[in-house]
Amino acid sequence: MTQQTSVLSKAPQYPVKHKKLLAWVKEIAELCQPDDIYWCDGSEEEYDRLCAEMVESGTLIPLNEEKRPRSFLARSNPADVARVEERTFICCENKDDAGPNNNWMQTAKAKSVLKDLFKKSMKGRTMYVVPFSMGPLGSHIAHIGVELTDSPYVAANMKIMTRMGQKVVDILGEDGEFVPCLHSVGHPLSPGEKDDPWPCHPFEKYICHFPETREIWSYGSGYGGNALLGKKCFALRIASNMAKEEGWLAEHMLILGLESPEGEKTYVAAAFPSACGKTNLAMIIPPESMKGWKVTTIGDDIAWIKPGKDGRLYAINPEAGYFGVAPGTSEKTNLNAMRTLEKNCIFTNVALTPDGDVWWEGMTDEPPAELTDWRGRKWTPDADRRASHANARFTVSASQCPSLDPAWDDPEGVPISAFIFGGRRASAIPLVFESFNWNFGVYMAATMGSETTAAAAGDVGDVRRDPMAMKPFCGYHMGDYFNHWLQMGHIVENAPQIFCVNWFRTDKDGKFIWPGFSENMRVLKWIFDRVHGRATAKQTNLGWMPNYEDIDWTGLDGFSEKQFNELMEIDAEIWKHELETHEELFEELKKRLPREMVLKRELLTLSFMR
Ligand code: O2Y
Ligand code: MN
Repeated sequence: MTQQTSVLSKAPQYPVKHKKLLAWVKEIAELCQPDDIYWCDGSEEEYDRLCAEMVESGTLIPLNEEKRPRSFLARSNPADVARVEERTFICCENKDDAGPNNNWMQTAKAKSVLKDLFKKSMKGRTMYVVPFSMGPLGSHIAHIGVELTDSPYVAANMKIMTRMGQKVVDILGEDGEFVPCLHSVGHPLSPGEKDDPWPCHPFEKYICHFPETREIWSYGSGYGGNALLGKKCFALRIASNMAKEEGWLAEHMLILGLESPEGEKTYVAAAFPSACGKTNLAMIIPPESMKGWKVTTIGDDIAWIKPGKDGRLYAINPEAGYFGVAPGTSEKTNLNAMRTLEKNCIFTNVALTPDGDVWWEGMTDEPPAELTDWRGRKWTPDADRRASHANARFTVSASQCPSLDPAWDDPEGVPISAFIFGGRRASAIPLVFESFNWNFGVYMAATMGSETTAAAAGDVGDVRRDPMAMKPFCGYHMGDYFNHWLQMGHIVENAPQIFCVNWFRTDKDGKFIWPGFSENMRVLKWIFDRVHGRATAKQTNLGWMPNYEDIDWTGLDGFSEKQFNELMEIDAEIWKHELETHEELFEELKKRLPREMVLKRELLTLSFMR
């Protein structure tokens, strides 16, 4: 019997009754030819074993057991440090279905390219079978995936980021549905070849999604969203397609709970573009002066939202952990995150302190006198380079978050009362406003964006439109996505109210006007009060906006009414220009743009002409 035959006939370590799953694992093993196949059971012992093996192989560095118990540092290949949007594809029959917002490959062409690449790609490695549930086990809002990967780093991260292991196979039973997710770092080993601590392909990378058959094939990268396939690939790109077909929403949104001093609880979901402080908002601690207010965390990045029987929308966080950006996280910006990170973490591309702990830019006001940087080189504060990579990450279980909501694992999800959309805009968009109605809200969310260049005082810079913060993640034509959003508001009887926020407005000197961070709670409180029909507001061209006295200012010294008015100003000239620039987005999407979008633009334009 050859070695390959013996691997193929190897039975899973636990009972698997699902014939289709067993056949698929065999088919992929035949293609990729791993030296071994290992079915992850998801136990803590297994996690410890995988980590110990990675310490042995040099992939992980154990951190100081006293300072950061059961935690590790991984240093990636410098060419493999982030999501690769230009190598991310939607593969389907018709290019228009993928839309101008995605790179497209025809299905058969993609499969042929990928099959060539995956052939023997796992030689010298173990293929890990990683069954995972996106969402609480057994929830009707959750869905299951199985990732086959030749990376133990991915298997260990998936243990933290999802509900993973044998219990998921049990739920699958004999014929449950799962999304097959195939991943290889693209670095097969010849007999005796020494492995790299961070194996990946030096230049060939493909992150391919097949929405028509609900499959994911990812090749060449071991990093984050390229490799932890439950996250952006499944929970957003494939799930957005499933959601369109089945009448629900898969969104790039945090979910948080707001609790008033009287104990009333309201859940909101909020979309912000990548790297706009979503984790900070999801774990916000209200200012001390807002006595009795509490914020609880359901999720920091992704929300799956389905209609409930009572006519409301219910949301779950499909993830079970946080894969957050480390730089900028500190006790000042996000105390809850810092507490979450005290133990049981995998850090990737942060700096190492001489006593075996981690550090990143922004963690402390002053950097330590001496560090080892993310590439393993000696670093001192006078070095002309960063100590941690700008996209350095932590992976940590949600269960460690002090602000975790008691309902975070509830299979029924939580009822959503408001959607919040926020871009990074130096002007034009006020601090907060509530849309007049669902369709206007969808228009505002569809045209949200962030400035790519510094805007001159009172001017609008170049704006990169990022509809619903989903530009990199919507797995189909963005015009169809707008249409889906328009319809969703009318499928349910009690659609959430829609709000827009902008923490990033600047003054004439280019300085942020709004203090942000915990002070954002004042805006959340106004939203809470609006949802409960209590807060007053004034009508403007964009929607309902708070008057100065509608916001709770207690304890925020040094922020004047004049500054508030500056934050809330709606300049007609800026808006006429803003609305003209929406046309560029609409032109790009025109083949499938809902007519409602054009009408709303015309209405808004008219309102600024008066
Ligand atoms: O760089 C990556 O591979 C990850 S990107 C990411 C990770 C966690 C949450 N959000 C994002 C994002 O880009 O939105
Ligand atoms: Mn994100």
